[in-house]
Amino acid sequence: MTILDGKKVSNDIKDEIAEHVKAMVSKGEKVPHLAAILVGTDGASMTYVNAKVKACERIGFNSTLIDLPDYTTEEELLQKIDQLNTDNDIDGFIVQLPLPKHIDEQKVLMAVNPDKDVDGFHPTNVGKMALDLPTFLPATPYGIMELLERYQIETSGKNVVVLGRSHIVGRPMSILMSQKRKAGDATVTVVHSRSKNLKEITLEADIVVAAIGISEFLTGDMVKEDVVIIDVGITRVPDATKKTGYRLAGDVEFESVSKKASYITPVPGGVGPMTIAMLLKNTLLARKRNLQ
Ligand code: L34
Repeated sequence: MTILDGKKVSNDIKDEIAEHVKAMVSKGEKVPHLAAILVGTDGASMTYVNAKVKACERIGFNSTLIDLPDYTTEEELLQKIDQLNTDNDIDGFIVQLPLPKHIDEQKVLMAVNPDKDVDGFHPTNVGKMALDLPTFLPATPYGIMELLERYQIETSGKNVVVLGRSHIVGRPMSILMSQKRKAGDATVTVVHSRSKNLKEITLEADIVVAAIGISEFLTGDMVKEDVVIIDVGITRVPDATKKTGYRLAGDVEFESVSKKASYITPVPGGVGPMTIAMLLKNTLLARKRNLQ
């Protein structure tokens, strides 16, 4: 069993991007500038956004964190987005999800200029992705494909089962892995909360991408020997023995599944850090597009 070390691979990618930035600086070019909007004080969201800002600092990007209170109105958020859309110094920006319930997420994502949409969530970019046209790929699926590629895991002709159909992970993952591309060419099945005979389906999988949002959902009896496991889930489970008061759990029961797996991502240290690395990669791409 090999651990797919997302922490290490993400650091390699960050080093590669840092080299690009150095070259840009030496040519007198403007370095990429990422902005992130965070609405509210959700602990996990704050952790992720802060990690994104820190990663920017480490590789030499400029970054701006826009922290808005949870009572921010939809209109105020849309105004902020408009400012970023027209600010020539900002190459790309994200609106961290989830948003407070009183804000219409789809409306917000549609307000982002697709050329600055480094999350790849705007319908224009989702459409381009589905049609295999050049665009910003959503960071988590992009990170998973990069991880599979760097570990040279064969996906062509394999049975991939994606657990979950979310707009940000399950759905794009299933589209990308079925396409003719590196870490693609797979036979993809999407299963979700209404699927029947789930275990029968997962037992056929060569690769499982677990993104269903239920901690330790996938257990050892649901997978075959030598399966490749990508665990996207990250839930804070109360744990009094920890300083923080919680532990992080994936969608996979690591203990039982790792005994059967040929490769498996850990939580933490798997998919999460890859998400951040690919966001940076998209931001670099956004900057380069601006260069013309
Ligand atoms: N707009 N919203 C937008 N874009 C995204 O790409 C995200 N996502 C998801 C949630 N909302 C979003 C993220 O950034 C999930 N996500 C994310 C990013 C980073 C990490 C996890 C999820 C991460 O770095 N995880 C660490 C542990 C961090 C901790 O201590 O809690 C890990 O090793 O998995």
